[in-house]
Amino acid sequence: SNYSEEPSRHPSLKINAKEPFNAEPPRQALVSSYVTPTEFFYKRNHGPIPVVDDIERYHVSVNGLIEKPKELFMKDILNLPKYNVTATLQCAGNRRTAMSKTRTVRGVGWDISALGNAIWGGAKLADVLELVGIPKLTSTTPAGGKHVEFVSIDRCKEENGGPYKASIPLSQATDPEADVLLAYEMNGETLNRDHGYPLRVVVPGVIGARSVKWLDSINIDSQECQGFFMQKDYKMFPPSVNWDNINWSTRRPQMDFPVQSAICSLEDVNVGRKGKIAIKGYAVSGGGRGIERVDISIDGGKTWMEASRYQKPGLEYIADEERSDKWAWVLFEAEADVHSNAEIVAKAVDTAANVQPENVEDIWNLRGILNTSWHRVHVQVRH
Ligand code: MTE
Ligand code: MO
Repeated sequence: SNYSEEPSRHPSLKINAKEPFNAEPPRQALVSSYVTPTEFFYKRNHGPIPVVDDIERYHVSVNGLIEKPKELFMKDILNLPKYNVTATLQCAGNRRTAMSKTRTVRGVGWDISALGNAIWGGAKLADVLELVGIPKLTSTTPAGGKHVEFVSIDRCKEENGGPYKASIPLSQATDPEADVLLAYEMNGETLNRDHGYPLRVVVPGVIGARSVKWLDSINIDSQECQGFFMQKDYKMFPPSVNWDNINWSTRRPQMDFPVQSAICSLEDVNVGRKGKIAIKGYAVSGGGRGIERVDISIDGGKTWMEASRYQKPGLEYIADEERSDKWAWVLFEAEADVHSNAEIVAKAVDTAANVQPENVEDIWNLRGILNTSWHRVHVQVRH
């Protein structure tokens, strides 16, 4: 593995692992704008960032259980209708550090910023698959294809030096409403190397691990991807399962993200004068389920008030009719009067009335994924 050609990154990112490069922005950066600036968008990698320098020759091979296997060049992708989809990408490991404090977990530590909200520009996968003869809203091809596997250019140790890969169901891939993209733009600019140049998959509403960067090939298969990150990672186990009794085949790969929220305007412990404090953060759910409500408590969850919520345009040049915000986070805001030491809590409710769990212990799992427990911060009043 070769880390001599890594891109430059913003100095304020907090580096959780250097090689492969894993970093997140400071909390405050997330609530400074509805669309996360690319330089502050978390970076989650499993190997060195690949170098693609001959864009004329770059292509995606589409093969497997289809009638017309094909090589798609960048011009073929650019010829398809372009969509801009505002979608929040969140790593399943977001908030892992807090989970590891109850009991040790395995994985890169993350505070609350392993997510970001971007405007992704690209072709719909449903349109791309039509080019190889798969109609919209297909769940099985005549040859028995049911899953769409994405294989990357990068190399990682978990795959024994092979490429990163993942899959989604064919029914989702061919559903134009699912907004799955092969994206070549992020926030109105050419996708940069860290985020998957020249082409990445964006699967809105699903954990980040399925949004494969640096796409090399697409494979239509009868079964889901058998790669490490689908079969031996990114699965949710109960608290009773440990490294001695784990049986990976008993669980499905995690897809949709559960409802999540966190407070970004405050650190874990804040010392200040008594008086008004601003409580700001993000809330997001998976599967296209929007956020119904965000509740805030300043007494550790005994009493609650409702925060105000907003989703607002980031980049003015994108026409309203091209926008779609159902995959995007909402930012929330509340103000509270704090007179003595306080435990401030946020919990969100999605449109299906799913609520974040109260305690991290109840959802502890050995890989430390999906920590969606109530987010708590502490304010200590100085007299
Ligand atoms: N794709 C490739 N090829 N290699 C990777 O390591 N990491 C995945 C996903 N796609 C990864 C990948 C994970 S776990 C996440 S959370 C997202 O990319 C992170 O995307 P970002 O770095 O653009 O934020
Ligand atoms: Mo991830």
